[in-house]
Amino acid sequence: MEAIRQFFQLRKHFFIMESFAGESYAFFTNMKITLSTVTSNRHKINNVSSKGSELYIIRMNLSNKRTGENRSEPEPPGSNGLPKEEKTVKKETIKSKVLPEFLVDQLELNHNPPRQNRFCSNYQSFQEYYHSMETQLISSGFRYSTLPPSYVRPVPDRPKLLEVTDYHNAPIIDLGCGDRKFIVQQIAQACQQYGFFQVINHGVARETMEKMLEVANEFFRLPMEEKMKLYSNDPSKTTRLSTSSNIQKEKIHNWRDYLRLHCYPLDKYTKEWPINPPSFKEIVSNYCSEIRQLGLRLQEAISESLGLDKDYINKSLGEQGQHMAINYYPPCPEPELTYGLPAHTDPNTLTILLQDMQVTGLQLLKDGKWLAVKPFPNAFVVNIGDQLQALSNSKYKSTWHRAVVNAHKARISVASFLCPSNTALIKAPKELIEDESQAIYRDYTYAEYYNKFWSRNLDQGHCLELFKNI
Ligand SMILES: O=C(O)CCC(=O)C(=O)O
Repeated sequence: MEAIRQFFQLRKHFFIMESFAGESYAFFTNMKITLSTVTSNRHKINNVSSKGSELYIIRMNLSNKRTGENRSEPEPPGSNGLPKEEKTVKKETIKSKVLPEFLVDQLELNHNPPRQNRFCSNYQSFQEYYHSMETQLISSGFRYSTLPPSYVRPVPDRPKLLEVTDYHNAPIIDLGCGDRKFIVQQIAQACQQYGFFQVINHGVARETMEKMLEVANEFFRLPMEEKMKLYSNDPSKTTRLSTSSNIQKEKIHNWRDYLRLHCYPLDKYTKEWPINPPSFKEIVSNYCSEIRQLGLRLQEAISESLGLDKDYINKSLGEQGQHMAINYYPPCPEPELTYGLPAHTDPNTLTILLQDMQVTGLQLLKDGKWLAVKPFPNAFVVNIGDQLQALSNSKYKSTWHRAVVNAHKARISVASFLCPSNTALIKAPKELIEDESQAIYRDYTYAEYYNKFWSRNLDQGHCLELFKNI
């Protein structure tokens, strides 16, 4: 208790002890705070308002082994029933030097002004408030010591990381080898068997790739306030920063923040893009243009590999759109309990992924087993999306994949999605419908598919199933 007092006095903070949901909390802000009433007995807090920039919550683990306190008992005021020793202290938490006995959660408050002053008029509003904070960005730089409950998957739905093996046979296709026939052959094989392959000598400059990863990192290191200017949960927005995947639909969140950008035509969208870091627009525009060229070339090779004209796919998809998701997965306190992104297939045509070289996170499902796709120097990971599965009449697979998170390191990935134009009619050509039997999927427009995809949870099953001919 004395340690806490000293800490707050040192920082001229006001603090309040509170207890709910079987846990005790002390919370305080580092700025102005007005407190109208504190009932002496139970530390209830009324009319607390704060214009502070940060809210700190200290969660005290009351299941202290030495003292055996009961977590569910609210702490009386000024109690010395605080844990005398906390065995699960994580040394890396930012306040641990000052308060080694407690787990400290820091959540930033200032980025969403409408939420200020809702804070703590009673237990319930505090719980609501705490929950709403949890659905905000997780790229705050703060190291959580435990996984917030809304990210914890039920036991059967966890990643079972020990059962994952490395994807040793990952096809790595050298696009610069000069043997077109061989390239097309390799692509056909990879698309049939895995729906995934990696490419090297792909024509995108190494510097372009490096700068893209650097600026992505810089973006997620910006102050929360700056990032929150772009925050939105509305999937129809063409530039937005968000968290998890589809926060309005999902029940359990994912350990990811992401910046989603529409990228084609560039001059239509770049004006909406982040103005910070100052080099962002230039670097990302350049990256997008090079990736688009690569994507269109790959679609030509995929077209040939299906026995179609080189131009067939690019022509049938109309003026193709291009989107990007810059994914940031902060270090996660309990990676075995959650995902960065749960298993999903991509709703678009083709995805080109730039992976962080330092941290492995991408996994794909092959024959019922999850395989980890290790980053390969200067390579892109390419995967078939749902539209190529439909267009190829299921000859090529839009493979399930997922991203897992790392306990110690943040991971960045940059996914570029080529998408049919909204009005493009997705249908398999007759060359790919054997024996004049029915196509596997009914004809539909991409707009119809995309709306259906975003109206569901990411892990709600393969969206393409809903478009099958019966
Ligand atoms: O981060 C990754 O490796 C996977 C990203 C991904 O699947 C996506 O953005 O759809």
